[in-house]
Amino acid sequence: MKKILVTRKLLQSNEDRLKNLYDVRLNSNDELYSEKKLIDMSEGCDGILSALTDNLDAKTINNLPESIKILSNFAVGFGNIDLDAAKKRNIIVTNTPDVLTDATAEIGILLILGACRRASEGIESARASNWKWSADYLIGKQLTGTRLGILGMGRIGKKIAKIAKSLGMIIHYHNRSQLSTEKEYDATYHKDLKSLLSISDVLSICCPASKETSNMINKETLEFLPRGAVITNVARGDIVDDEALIDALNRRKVYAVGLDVYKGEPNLNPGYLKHKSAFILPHLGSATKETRTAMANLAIDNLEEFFKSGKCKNKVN
Ligand code: 8YV
Repeated sequence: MKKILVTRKLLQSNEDRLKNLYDVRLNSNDELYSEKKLIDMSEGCDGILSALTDNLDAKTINNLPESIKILSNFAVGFGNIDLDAAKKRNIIVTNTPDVLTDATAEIGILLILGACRRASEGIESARASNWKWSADYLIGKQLTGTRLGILGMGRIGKKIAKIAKSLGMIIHYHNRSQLSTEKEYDATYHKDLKSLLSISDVLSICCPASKETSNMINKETLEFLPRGAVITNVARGDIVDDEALIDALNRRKVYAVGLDVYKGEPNLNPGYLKHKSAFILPHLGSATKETRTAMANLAIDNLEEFFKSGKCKNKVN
């Protein structure tokens, strides 16, 4: 029987399945393992079912026991894992695409709505019962007729585009390559980032975190946006230079932000907290029972496929 380290607590049905399949080392207290503890805990294991909160950098990977052959990441993103270091060690890395597209796109839309319609301020006032209706009270930005720029038209970007279109938004996108006409759903392609940003009344960041996208939204690129644009991020905090974005909020260059992801989670840059126009969530993109169950099942399927065939269709390195 293969031995698996599961670094974070999963939903009960997923843990039950793991117990049936493997000699499994679960984390019942859901403790956040340090790099050293993770290495120690993986002693004698064949694989690790890891989470986006595990920092599997080159140093950690190089110190993993020889027996580890797979890192099955419980996430679609894999920025927490050094893919090259894993490859050098002959460790395969897998992720969980598709199953979280709908749930994450729903949060993407919530961020757009929350930021545009001043939900943070509204919630605060309603809770404090200190508001008075008036014709100009908490006036926000209407989505209908507004241009939405999607940065990264992958699975999640496409689903956000589809919902946003049904809300009357006009969809534009930037990707490394243009989609085929039937996959574009009438969205307008922009070959370069500058061109997309220059028409984005609302920007939805949906691209993966990578060396190329790190700090892609920065002091210089923010200036391409129309004045009073809204920026939302359902991808990764690494894509945004926080200081530059907070400065753009201070200058009212950016009207509002809707964020679910941050650099250095869970400690988001305190500059955002000063802004009532920041609609902020604690990385909830895939947080529904259906989706978290499906994600963990896919992470387990990936282990199964790999141990049976030595291959895995969701391999990312
Ligand atoms: C998120 C994720 O919840 O799987 C991942 O990599 O981070 C998703 O589950 C989403 O991208 C953030 O809103």
